[in-house]
Amino acid sequence: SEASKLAAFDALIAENQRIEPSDWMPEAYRKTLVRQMSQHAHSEIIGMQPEGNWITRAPSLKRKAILMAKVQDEAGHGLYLYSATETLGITRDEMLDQLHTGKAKYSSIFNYLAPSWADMGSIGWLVDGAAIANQVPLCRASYGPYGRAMVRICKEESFHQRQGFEILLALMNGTEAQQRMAQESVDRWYAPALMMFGPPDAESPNSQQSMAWKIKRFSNDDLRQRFVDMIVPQAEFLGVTLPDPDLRWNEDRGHYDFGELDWDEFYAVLRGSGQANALRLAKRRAAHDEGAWVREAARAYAERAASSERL
Ligand code: FAQ
Repeated sequence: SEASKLAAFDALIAENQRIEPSDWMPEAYRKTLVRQMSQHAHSEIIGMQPEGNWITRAPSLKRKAILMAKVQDEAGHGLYLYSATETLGITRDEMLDQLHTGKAKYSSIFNYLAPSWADMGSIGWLVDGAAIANQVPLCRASYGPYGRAMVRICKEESFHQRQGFEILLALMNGTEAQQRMAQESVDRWYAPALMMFGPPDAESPNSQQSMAWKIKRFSNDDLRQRFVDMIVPQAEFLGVTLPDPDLRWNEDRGHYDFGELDWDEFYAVLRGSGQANALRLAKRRAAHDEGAWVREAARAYAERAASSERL
């Protein structure tokens, strides 16, 4: 019966066991996972654009090779996550359709422009840094295919973060103009990176249920705090200033205090009025249309292979 299936599911969650694709699961659990995992996949694919734009302008052969490898990793993460999401009974076409029609979200962070080379440093250091802080706990997500996907993805993200940090370090050891370029970029990416963790806990409609299901292991605000505590000493090492006058160590809490973020800006970006929303979606749709012949060829090949097998 439905009640005994639910009891078995609840017991698996309570015992920190994994839910697998063939297991019974509540419809709301499935829907939440499809939402979060597909949006995560979309973020990886849309997230290729700001850095992809810089591949032809990387300042050296070495920087270009590293940047290409990173953008390829992001494509891999996206495909890996789409496959994991398909185990929940939604097709790749349906997910892409949701992205292209604006029905599905992707991370707010990719609606900001990346006009300088130093932004490749800030994206690696701050954006991948925030991604790691958010994703390491997701390695223990209750849904098996998601948690397992996260293990490999986190390993690659930590390489991504180090390469971004190293770009900024090289600039901070460079000329005054290069130091200014690095600082100016950190000034733009700091607050949007903190917003990647989602709205404050009190305004996060999904958190409570997702934590009860052990999809999310920590709240948005807890992970944001963890991230701030992590980057302050890194910023000191780099010699960059984090653009927040309220940022200071709080002895009693054992954490850094930081200023209120501009949540109006966050919601405006979610509604589509960020610097690059229109640009990102237009490029994604064009890439999809230009790839139609590849999908057709793959389908024709699969049909031919299937019919020759029958012969
Ligand atoms: N952007 O109730 P909550 C990367 C939405 S890392 C846009 O708190 P939830 C690597 C949220 O979807 C980035 N929308 O929601 C990379 C919900 O709307 P919905 C991707 C956001 O799910 C680096 C509403 O607000 N990482 O790509 C954002 O419990 C460099 C209410 O929010 C992931 O996706 C936001 N920042 O918690 C690639 C991690 N925050 O869906 C290239 C997995 C919230 O009901 C270059 N996801 N919203 O319409 C998660 O951990 C969670 O989904 C959260 C949000 C924490 C993002």
